[in-house]
Amino acid sequence: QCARRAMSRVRATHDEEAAARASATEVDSGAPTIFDKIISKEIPSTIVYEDEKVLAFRDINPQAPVHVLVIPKLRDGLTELGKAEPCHEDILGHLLHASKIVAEKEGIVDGFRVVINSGASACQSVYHLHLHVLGGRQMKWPPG
Ligand code: TR5
Repeated sequence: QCARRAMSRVRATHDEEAAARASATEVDSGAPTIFDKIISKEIPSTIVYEDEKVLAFRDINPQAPVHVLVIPKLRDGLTELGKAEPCHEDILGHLLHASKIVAEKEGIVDGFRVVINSGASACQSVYHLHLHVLGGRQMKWPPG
């Protein structure tokens, strides 16, 4: 029982943290984001992969030994995955395939995770669609 109470306390703390993180995140205003400056190279980043449609660069606050963000160079209304339309199918497929290329380049193709946070309740903080490619350690499930 004690353990159960302790667990529910832990859960409550996690829930409170998640709620705080969600309420502290940006909202989707459609305004330019920091990623525009990374694409234009006005702000430096560590680029891992690039082609005509996507850019992949290291996350500034890595959550795993490998943590790379894969983004479309043209946002085209894709501030978040929840805004995707049929016209975005090509770029969405391209982003997923680019994530696999990144995993290969980073030596984690045997086991990696791709995460997309969409919207405030998923703690999205930058409103330019991006795929997190994470690996290099044992990932846990379920995610928080
Ligand atoms: O929370 P979501 O899913 O929106 O992910 C946004 C990600 O962008 C976070 O993991 C941040 O750590 C990452 N981020 C934020 C900035 C940034 C970055 N990654 C690389 N370089 C960055 N610069 C220069 N500036 C940021 N504000």
